[in-house]
Amino acid sequence: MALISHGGAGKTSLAEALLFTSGAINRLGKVEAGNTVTDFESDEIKRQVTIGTALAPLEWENVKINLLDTPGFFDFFADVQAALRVADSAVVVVCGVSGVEVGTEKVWKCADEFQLPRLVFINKLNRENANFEGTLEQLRNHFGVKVFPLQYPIGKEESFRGIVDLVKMKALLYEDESGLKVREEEIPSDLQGKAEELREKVVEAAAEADDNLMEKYLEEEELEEEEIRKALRIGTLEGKIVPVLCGSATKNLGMQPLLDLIASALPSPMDRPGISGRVPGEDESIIRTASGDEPLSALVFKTLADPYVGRVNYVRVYSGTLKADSQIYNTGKEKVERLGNVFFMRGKTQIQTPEICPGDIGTLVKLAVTTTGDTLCDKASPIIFPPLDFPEPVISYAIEPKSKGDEDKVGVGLARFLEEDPTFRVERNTETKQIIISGMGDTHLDVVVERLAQRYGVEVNLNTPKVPYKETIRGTSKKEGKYKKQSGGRGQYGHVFLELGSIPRGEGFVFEDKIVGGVVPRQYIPAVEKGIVEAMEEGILAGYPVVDVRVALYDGSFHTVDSSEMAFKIAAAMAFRGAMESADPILLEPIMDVEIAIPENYMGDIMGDMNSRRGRIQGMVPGEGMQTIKVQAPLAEMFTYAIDLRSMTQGRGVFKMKFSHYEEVPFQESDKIIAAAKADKEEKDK
Ligand SMILES: Nc1nc2c(ncn2[C@@H]2O[C@H](COP(=O)(O)OP(=O)(O)OP(=O)(O)O)[C@@H](O)[C@H]2O)c(=O)[nH]1
Ligand SMILES: [Mg+2]
Repeated sequence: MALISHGGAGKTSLAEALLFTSGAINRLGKVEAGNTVTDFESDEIKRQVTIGTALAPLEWENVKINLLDTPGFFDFFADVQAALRVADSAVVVVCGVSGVEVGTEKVWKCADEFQLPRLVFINKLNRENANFEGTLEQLRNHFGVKVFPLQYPIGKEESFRGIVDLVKMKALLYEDESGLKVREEEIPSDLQGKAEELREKVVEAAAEADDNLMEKYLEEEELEEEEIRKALRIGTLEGKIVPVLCGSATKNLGMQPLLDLIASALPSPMDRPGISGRVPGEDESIIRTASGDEPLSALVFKTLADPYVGRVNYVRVYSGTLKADSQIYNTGKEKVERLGNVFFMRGKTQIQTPEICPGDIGTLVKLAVTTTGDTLCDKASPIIFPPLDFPEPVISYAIEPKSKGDEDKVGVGLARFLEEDPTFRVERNTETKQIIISGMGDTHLDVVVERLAQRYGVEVNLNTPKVPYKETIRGTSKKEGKYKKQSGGRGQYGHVFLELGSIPRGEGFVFEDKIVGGVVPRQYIPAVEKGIVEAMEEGILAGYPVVDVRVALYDGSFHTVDSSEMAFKIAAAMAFRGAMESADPILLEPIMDVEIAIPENYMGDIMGDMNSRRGRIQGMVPGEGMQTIKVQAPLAEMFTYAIDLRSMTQGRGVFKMKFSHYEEVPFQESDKIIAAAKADKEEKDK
């Protein structure tokens, strides 16, 4: 069961409280104290936010429940997606003060995509300004009337002390600070009316969920508590009902009824429809169900690349039983992996187990090739599950070590992060010679920087990447290049005439040999071409590579003794630079295809902003409440777009971007770029 919410609604605290109440741990940790089970990474403790999904099993009423404590921060949303992919259900945590937030909508949508039965927990009812009914109303406005309460809080804010159970029609009161002792009482008289009113809705919903109850309900017979519970379970499993419970995670208040409901109303792996996969190499798809009789199949949904422990893979077993010290087949990578020990994980604590049963989740260590998204199975009955679908990174920085010589350490660290984080990318830009790292937001990449320091002992800087500009010409020109040295010993002599012209964008470079009568001897012509190619690596405007030119060698002369390949190369480079200068040189910049998806009401802002980024709108595709705008915009204006779009749309907008083509830089911009390149060069030459 995945705990999902907007950032900070209390998932980690709730996981802690559930573990404590179930007896899985004997001390209630606090996020502020950095001693919770599921926020165990040192940067999670430092930031007091969850960065990666953690696993925490507990047992309640003979049911094993695997809690998946997911991050709420948008940069780490890929972990939420992966957790929901392997979860059978979700508890949506909503802060009773902030109510429904953007992140609530986001996780709800994601849980819809995986068709997960769920319930809502309204948390922080002990806090000032907590508002149960207001939050409930927001939930129903956003997600519909199927969202309705099974509880009502007793006492407000500081004096929040118990819960009315609307199925049992009893009050649950907490006796002490521990939250472990609950006393069942009659509903306080001032809440009696309210409770009856809400109870009516519960009964109605139960009747609607279970056809057998409907008749009884219509005949106005009283429904038994057990009947109601059964009906609520049916409705919840079918997604027709989303029950709402409430409490306070940090006060450990409301955990027993929440655990009861998770254990009784949310699905076990056996209640879920089977998972569909493909037989490798065939079109046929097969369904596996959570049965020990079926062949083994499992999906890796998370990989930790720990510098000390090595690689830890989190797997969800879908069918069959995964046994320690056995062999397992990685279908996608076509490799047999040897399993050593097999574990359950409670946060960072490994609990050794001989096997992982169908439906259960555990970890495998020291596998050779396996990482996130891989299907593991019995080689005799191979199957491959659809890969996990991760978003593409949206923001990039150039990374460089603070001290020269640390490049290798950075490389080693980044390679490890690539193993564990499917939304992280590293790329060497051959043109700007920078190492570019990309991720889901500034915080994501800040975490990378922190982890490099902490795990690999290397400090780095992040800078805005250089734009890979290029240079070309618009006109034509002819120039002579002569390299002559005749002082003592053997001299140097190379002499060429070049003609430059432009060719269509993207065609690169064309060399034409128009020499007649051997004025430049055959054997020197490749050297001439080489001289030009080398000169093209650094254009004359700002030192960027030159592209899309045609160069004709049409005349020249030689010296029988002094001419050499070297001399012709130098002469050709001199002629090329001279010719470029008088052929109307210009700068080119990369233009990106950008697709932005936003709720309609942000259209005006986004279009205006795109204007100021020199973007050109290419088209619009209306969708359900969302508009997709297609734009072409220069890369130079897009480096911080992820952050700006998030703040313009409170995180509701998303975008994708890919390279389209090169285009001329407008002259106001190009003057600035040329001036900056000059200053840069002077600085270097000092
Ligand atoms: N007053 C009060 N504070 C709470 C309660 N539950 C959580 N908090 C506080 O809210 C803050 C966020 O709690 P977390 O448990 O880290 O929330 P989270 O949803 O795991 O946060 P992310 O993982 O960053 O999305 C912490 O300061 C908690 O102490 C509660 O019931 N009452
Ligand atoms: Mg958390």
